[in-house]
Amino acid sequence: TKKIKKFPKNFLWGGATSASQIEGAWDQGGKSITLTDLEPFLERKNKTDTSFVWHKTKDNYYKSLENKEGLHFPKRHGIDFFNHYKEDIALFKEMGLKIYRMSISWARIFPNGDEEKPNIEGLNFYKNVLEECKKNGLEVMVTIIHFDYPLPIMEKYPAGFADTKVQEMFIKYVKVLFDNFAKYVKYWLPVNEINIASFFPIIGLGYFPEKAANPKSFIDKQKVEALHGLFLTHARVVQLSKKYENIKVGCMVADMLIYPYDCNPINIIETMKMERMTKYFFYDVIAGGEYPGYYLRALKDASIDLNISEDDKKLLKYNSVDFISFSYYQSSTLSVTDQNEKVGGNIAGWGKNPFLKATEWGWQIDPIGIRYILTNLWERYKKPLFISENGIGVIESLDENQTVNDDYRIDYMQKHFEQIWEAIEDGVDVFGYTVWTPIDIVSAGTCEMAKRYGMIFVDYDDYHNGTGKRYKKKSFFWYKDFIKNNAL
Ligand code: P53
Repeated sequence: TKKIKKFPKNFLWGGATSASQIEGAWDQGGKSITLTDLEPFLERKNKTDTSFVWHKTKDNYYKSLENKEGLHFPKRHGIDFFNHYKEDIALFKEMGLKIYRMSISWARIFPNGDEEKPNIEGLNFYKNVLEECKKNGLEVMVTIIHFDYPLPIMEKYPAGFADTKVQEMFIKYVKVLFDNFAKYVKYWLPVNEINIASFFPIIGLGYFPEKAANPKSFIDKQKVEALHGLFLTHARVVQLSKKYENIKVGCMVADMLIYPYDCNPINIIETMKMERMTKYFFYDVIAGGEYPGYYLRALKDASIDLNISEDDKKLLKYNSVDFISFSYYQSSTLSVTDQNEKVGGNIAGWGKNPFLKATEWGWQIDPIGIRYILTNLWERYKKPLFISENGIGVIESLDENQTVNDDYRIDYMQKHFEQIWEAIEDGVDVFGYTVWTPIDIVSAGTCEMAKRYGMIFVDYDDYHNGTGKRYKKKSFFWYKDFIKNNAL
């Protein structure tokens, strides 16, 4: 007989979403326009081609604002969680989730950033959502900003997080959230995928870069300065949290695992360097509490003089996060000596791995990778770990029984859970997992509704046609059972 794989007693199994991908009601409740409201749905032939993601320029956003082409903007509608939240939270409860990770939209709380008082309508919406979670016995984790930077703030403060005024406005926003919601929310993540945010200054750092983003340019003065401002702000959120009882702050990094393509030592060291620049740098500053030597060297090589004051150093050192969280979808490979074929997969994809299968979008499925990440993070930082995103996006439709037999999703989760269990057995401290996603949502990278991640099917297509009705997929029942047993 198979050995039962038991998980720790209070392990937090749950699900995660983000405001701009679910809420809709983009122009209601006093909310301002965010950058996500200006991302159109673009038809394309090849799902693995995500090159368009790199063409997000200021001009494109302003064209969207005028919308002379009559484009459709999926994140203005999401899955209409704004009006469906009671029904959806009831479904999360029925699924047996112990924790729900959601995000709050800055644009609902301080539409222009610099108001003295928060927008009460916005606060009330989230209060209602959190009350509903409480009634349903769900623990909550809140992401304070998840890709949806408010446009009015960008327009008035064009330097983004390099500007101390923006830093102050963010802290003011966080303080309002802590004052109002600390009693409902124990776990807080200041910034979603802070490393992706730095790839895309528009969504993460709050400024329009001169040129479209370039995945290979990690170091330029404007980015370095805005990022420094964001790191200091992140540390101040941790500092502020200490004034409130019983709340914890974590980081959130997109853990884009890269393996060397082969055993050529050149590829080993280049992979190490790439992983540093794309992810470890962020963990090192926020969880490790200081700028790592390799980054300081890179600044020196680029003749960038970042003035890190003694006060900044202290702030970072004494306000590192309480726990580390990350998203994990796929691994890829890197070679500088051979031309390995590039994988699809948003921006996380580097090279293909001949041993792995990929999703329709070219995201390579690698359950063992999650054990590798958990182990490395634990050994590097010795802080509690939380998997804040992991899941699979698939093209799906309802069958004649009004459900989806998503055995591939069950298989995906089961194999990842097995590897999480292996890490825990090795003594790695992991305390929770929120699947991306409990319910179908609009894709962050491609604005598609067709890229379904949920365990609940939502009847909308890419153009928001449909009834919006919710249907339970097979994985809904599998996850429910699994959580109840807390074992594989
Ligand atoms: P979508 C890039 C690389 C890894 C994860 O992504 C990423 C991104 C940015 O798209 O995003 C996270 O929807 C993000 C979620 C997002 C999810 O991964 O493009 O935190 O908001 O939906 C999946 O397939």
